[in-house]
Amino acid sequence: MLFGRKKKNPIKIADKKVAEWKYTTCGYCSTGCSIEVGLNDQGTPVATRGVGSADVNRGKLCVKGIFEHELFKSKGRGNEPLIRQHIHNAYQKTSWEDALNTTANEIKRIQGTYGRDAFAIISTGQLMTEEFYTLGKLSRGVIGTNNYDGNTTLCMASAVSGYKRSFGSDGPPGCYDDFEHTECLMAFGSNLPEQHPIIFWRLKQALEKRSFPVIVVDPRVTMFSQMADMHLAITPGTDVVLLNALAHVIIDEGLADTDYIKNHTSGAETFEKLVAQYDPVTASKICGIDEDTIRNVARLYAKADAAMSIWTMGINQSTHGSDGVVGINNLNLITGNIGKEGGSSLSITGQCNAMGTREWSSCSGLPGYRVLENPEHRKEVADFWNIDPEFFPKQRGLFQTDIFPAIETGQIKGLWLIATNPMTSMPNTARIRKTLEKLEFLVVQDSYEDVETTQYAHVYFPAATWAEKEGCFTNTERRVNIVRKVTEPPANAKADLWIFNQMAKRFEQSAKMQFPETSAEVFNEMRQLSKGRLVDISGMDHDLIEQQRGIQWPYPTTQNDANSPADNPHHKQDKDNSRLYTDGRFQYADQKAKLISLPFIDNNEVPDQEYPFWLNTGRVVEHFHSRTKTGKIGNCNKFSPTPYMEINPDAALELGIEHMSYVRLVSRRGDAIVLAQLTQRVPHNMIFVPFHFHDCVNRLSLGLLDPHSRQPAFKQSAVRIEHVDQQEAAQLNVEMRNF
Ligand SMILES: Nc1nc2c(c(=O)[nH]1)N[C@H]1C(S)=C(S)[C@@H](COP(=O)(O)OP(=O)(O)OC[C@H]3O[C@@H](n4cnc5c(=O)[nH]c(N)nc54)[C@H](O)[C@@H]3O)O[C@H]1N2
Ligand SMILES: Nc1nc2c(c(=O)[nH]1)N[C@H]1C(S)=C(S)[C@@H](COP(=O)(O)OP(=O)(O)OC[C@H]3O[C@@H](n4cnc5c(=O)[nH]c(N)nc54)[C@H](O)[C@@H]3O)O[C@H]1N2
Ligand code: SF4
Ligand SMILES: [Mo]
Repeated sequence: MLFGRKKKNPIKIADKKVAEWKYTTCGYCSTGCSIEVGLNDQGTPVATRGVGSADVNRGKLCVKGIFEHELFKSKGRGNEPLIRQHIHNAYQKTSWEDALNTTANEIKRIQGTYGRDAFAIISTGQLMTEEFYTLGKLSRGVIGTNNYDGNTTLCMASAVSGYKRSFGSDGPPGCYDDFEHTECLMAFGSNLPEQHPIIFWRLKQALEKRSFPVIVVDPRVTMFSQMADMHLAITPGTDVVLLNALAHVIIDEGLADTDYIKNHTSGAETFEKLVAQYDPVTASKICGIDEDTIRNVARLYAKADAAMSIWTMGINQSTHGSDGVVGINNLNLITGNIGKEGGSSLSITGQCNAMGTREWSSCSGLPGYRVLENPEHRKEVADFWNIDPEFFPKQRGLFQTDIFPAIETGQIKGLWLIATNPMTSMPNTARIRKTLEKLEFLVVQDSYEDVETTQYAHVYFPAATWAEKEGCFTNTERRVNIVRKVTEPPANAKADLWIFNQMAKRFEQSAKMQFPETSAEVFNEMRQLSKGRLVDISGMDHDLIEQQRGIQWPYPTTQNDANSPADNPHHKQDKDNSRLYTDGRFQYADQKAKLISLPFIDNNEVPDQEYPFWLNTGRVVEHFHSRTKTGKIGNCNKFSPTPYMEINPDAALELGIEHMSYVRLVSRRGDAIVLAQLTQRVPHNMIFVPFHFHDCVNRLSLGLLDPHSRQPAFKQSAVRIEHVDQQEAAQLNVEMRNF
């Protein structure tokens, strides 16, 4: 063996001739890895590396982060503003002046003709927090539409809603360090190794030091479930039933933390009555997990000194998404596992700044987790912005998923889409196409000109992306980290902050208001507005954030002894702010968390004779969402270049489907062509399709909405499989590829 090794050539890593490394934060997922981008002596970004001193990733990066510098020169970027009279005409290049004036005039015309709320704004989880805050000020304080929301309704809305219902406020209470202390970890509908590879690496590190049971609840045999101690292959959409049954066993067997329930929760009596109905035998028939396993897991979880749950889209994207989150919170409340080391309900967030938008964008309310329904909150923010509180609506408007139907019915006539691509990411895209075509005016603001939604717009704003501008992201564990500007945006593309500020100038209402130009100045505004709130960031500033490689909130001013936090290089946190609710006091008036009863009503589209397969959808490690970025990066795209489905080999045999042959998937909404990949990862009655490809799985999906969060059930609908002509399908597939 040794002999053989000696003969091998050592691996050589090409010298990229980096002259300077610049600090920034990854712009893909919500893990929040600190990155350095290497520039050569011409100032061209040529390399990326992880930052060793950053607590989150400790020098590591995943496949997306490692090649992130290639984004700057990727094809399809928008260089100039574009304009056209009608969506069937060709676009013409135009000046920013013209593009902004036309848009402002159209907003005014639509609002003047049909009312203020007839113009809607849909934002994202992928801008900087300072940009979100400014967009919120523009939408709520200047333009004044109540139909302003974000793509986070497709993503985190159920987590937000569930936290609010259980604890009285949004805000994930745990952190990655909890892996180091937990004695039992349950993961619901999360494929951590592929979707949050570095959080997964943190978990693996903890497991190498100390063993504790890992239980993965997922209908698929994911990479995560393959390394777990137990895999619970749940029937899609029934996690609430499993959670009620776990609570049933814990209470029935006297394993609950009765002191915690008494001192820190309300609603126990009704809750106990409800879960009494979910004995493991009855539950197992609905959720597909056998009764012994339910009992075993309940005992493991309740007897552990510290137990934690994490979850992602398998819970959130369901008609019971919000209930699923509340069910997880219930489980942790009855076992006393909130706000303690290794004991937590930790929602793993999605986009790089899904948290920042929740905290500061005003999408569902007002900045700093304030709500429109509270007159004091309206007054505080109105005074701060120097506007009349009466300008604000007294109730939040439509959710993102309700804005499209409101276009269909003519209630909304104009739309501004910012960093989101609904033509690929929304369920039932045929319906979305029709709604977009119905708009009197659509403006798309995206870093990529070739994003599908631009085909339906009248005006296109080319935006800078990621480290072409400066500002903060908040990650899954409430850690605020900074993206420093590494390079200039292409041609005439502009930072989103600049675009919002320019738009504000075009409305009279903004004359008495402040719209600071730099993101550091905007951050200072947010600091002031955050004082005394749960999301207190008043002790941070951009420089301190970089010095510390990210800081978790809450982080009040009292934690600083210097005027400008970064002035003090020896600055240390004097209070551990890694976890929320450590004192068991919650954000409800009585300071108690709520135990909420969750009766289960099965309302999904389920497989039947005509459409015999569950359609499950999600992601792969190499791609990010609608592939505007990763589709053009060779080292990401080449590993997953084609739309495909996972199908169980037995099911494939019965239907005569060969491995790597093309098939047509058909649902009640539409059809799509995919390659068949035969794998035991999915059960006999399920197929799984990644949602990254345009004109693919979201032509099929139904997306029934959760009643609380309005988040679509992307992961549950029904399809059948048909044979197709292989050559025709192959041709179609080649046309769809980027590489
Ligand atoms: N590589 C990569 N990483 C990403 C992203 C990306 O696009 N690419 N996107 C980021 C974003 S925005 C998000 S939101 C996260 C998403 O991260 P994840 O939620 O981890 O990813 P998904 O693949 O969407 O879904 C996770 C799992 O939910 C399971 N599931 C389906 N139905 C059910 C059910 O009824 N119950 C349970 N318990 N599980 C179910 C699916 O089988 C799937 O394995 O990833 C983030 N990270
Ligand atoms: N079937 C199915 N569908 C799903 C899901 C699923 O699991 N299954 N998951 C859902 C989830 S969790 C999510 S989060 C959504 C994501 O859905 P989208 O938000 O629609 O997807 P992205 O491709 O991330 O779109 C972001 C856009 O912003 C642009 N962009 C990037 N950076 C910037 C910037 O700095 N400024 C501007 N102006 N633009 C920028 C990108 O080019 C891209 O076009 O998809 C949802 N859709
Ligand atoms: S784990 Fe997420 S944040 Fe870290 S490098 Fe990968 S995509 Fe970026
Ligand atoms: Mo997401």
